[in-house]
Amino acid sequence: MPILRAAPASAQLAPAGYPSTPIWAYATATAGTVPGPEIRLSAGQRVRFQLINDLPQPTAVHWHGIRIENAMDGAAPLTQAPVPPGDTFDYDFVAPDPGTYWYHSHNRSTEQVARGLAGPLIVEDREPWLGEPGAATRELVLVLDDWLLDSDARIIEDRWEDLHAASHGGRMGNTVTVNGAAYPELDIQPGERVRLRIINTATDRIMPLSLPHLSARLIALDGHPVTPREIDTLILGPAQRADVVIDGRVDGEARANLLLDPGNGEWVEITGFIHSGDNLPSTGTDVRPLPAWGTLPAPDLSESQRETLLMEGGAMRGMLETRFGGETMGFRKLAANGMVWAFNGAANEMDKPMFRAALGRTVQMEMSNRSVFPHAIHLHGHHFTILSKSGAANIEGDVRDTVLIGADETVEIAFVADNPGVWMIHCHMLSHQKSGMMAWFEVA
Ligand SMILES: [Cu+2]
Repeated sequence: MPILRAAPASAQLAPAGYPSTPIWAYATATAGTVPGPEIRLSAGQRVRFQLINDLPQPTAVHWHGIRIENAMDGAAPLTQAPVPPGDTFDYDFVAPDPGTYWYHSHNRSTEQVARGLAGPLIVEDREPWLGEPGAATRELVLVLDDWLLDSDARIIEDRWEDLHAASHGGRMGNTVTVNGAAYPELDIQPGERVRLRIINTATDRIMPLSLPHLSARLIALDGHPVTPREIDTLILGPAQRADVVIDGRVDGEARANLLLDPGNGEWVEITGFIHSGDNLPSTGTDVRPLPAWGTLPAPDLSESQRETLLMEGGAMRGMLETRFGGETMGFRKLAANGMVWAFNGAANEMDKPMFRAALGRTVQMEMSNRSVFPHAIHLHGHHFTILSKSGAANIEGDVRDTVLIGADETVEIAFVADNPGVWMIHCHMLSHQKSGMMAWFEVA
């Protein structure tokens, strides 16, 4: 069985001239890297890895976005016990749907993902797309991450329990990397059409992105195809992915950039596309849509089970009385227990499910954010259709596994509960997950 080893390693995350950074990383045949080694397979293919834990802490691997068999979901301790140091766990599953995914630690993840335990998982298109008329001729995987480093480029390690950060936007880094490097430069030919598979693996950072001068068009969200559409700004919450087609510029300029807004409205260059060679003949303006999945059942809204997810807490709104550990508490006692957020009046209530759904039933869920911070809500084992979002047009019908819900916004989703087992529902701002925004539901 192929090996996936989790172990300490080091990486040159900061620009040249700075020291390398001690990290925790995944490795297959070679030394551990960030991001972890790319896992690439075809839809419906079986994936097998023996996780070897050479970390000083227990760990587990979650295969984000894969509609996976429950026992292989890696959501410790709900679906498996965390794997102790020196021990192993055999992952063996089928990835049914094409698209751009990722894998990451799902135990003590605020710390373990922040230390580097994340990598890309690519499930190839069901029918040929690359090279077809109107499609791209090649693809690039861009794994975006956010690191909190000190002046010696070491990960700041004494703030895993930072409740101030957790009650705001989470643990924000100060160094954004793309494929583990500060500002990589990638070659592109003028007029060349390239598919970018962009993955936000940051623990907490929402990434507004822009690709000026490159005629960027969105073709998939969280692995699921969308009708190709032009994008100006692309906002990727933690764990979200987008596939974007770009056309190399043909105006004689040698450079274009992927830009990120770090939160102050000033766009920063995080990847360079360096143009060289002759102009390629135009591919035309139309972009070929990706092949449909053909694997996701359509929700039946006529007989749906209604559920709600109410998000409360955080700085500037605070917590009302909230259940935690079987007890109802005020905000001081909650904070003393590391809790500053709640789902439906409970903080990290893991002793019983948030709801149960019969196998095959459509669940329709209204998710309301009553806090002043955005949240990236992720459902395990399922992808859901966005039915509506307050204050935003133009996303109805998108299929996702993680949805960003802004302050005081409400999003309504629906999905067919067709995957038996116990599945986590949590905020993918991992600082929020740890401090109250975590629950689970059961499909049986
Ligand atoms: Cu959140």
